[in-house]
Amino acid sequence: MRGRSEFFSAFQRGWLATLMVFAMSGPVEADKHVPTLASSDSEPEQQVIVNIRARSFEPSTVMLRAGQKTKLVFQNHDVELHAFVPVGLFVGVNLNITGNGAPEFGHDGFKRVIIPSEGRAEIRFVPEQTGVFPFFCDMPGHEMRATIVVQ
Ligand SMILES: [Cu+2]
Repeated sequence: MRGRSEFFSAFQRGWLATLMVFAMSGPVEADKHVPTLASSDSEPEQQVIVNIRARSFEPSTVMLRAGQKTKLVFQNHDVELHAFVPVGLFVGVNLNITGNGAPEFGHDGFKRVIIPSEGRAEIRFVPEQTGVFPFFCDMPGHEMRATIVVQ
């Protein structure tokens, strides 16, 4: 197996490092709604806010739980447009998107949402599949990548 690591691109090593760091530090949930016993809402909703600043997604790793109602919020604090382009996360998943972004849908469902400066996109869905799902911004010249981990 000598030299096996050479099969990994720098990109893949970067993701691996991110996940390893993450595994040691525990979940990062920027803003989690904790249901109370008094609530009549039987299904708690997990809410995660991803801030976009200086062409970067914060946090760069988002943890979600499979099978749980989810509100994923993107807030663009930059003076330019950004996009949220998920890879695989929403395959076969129904979602509802609100906010002042411009969502785009194709034959395979949700493709991306473009978020204006100081804008916001809120995506409600239930993650079905566990796994590691990259997402990125596809605006020209933007090197913006991050990861959603569904456990
Ligand atoms: Cu961008």
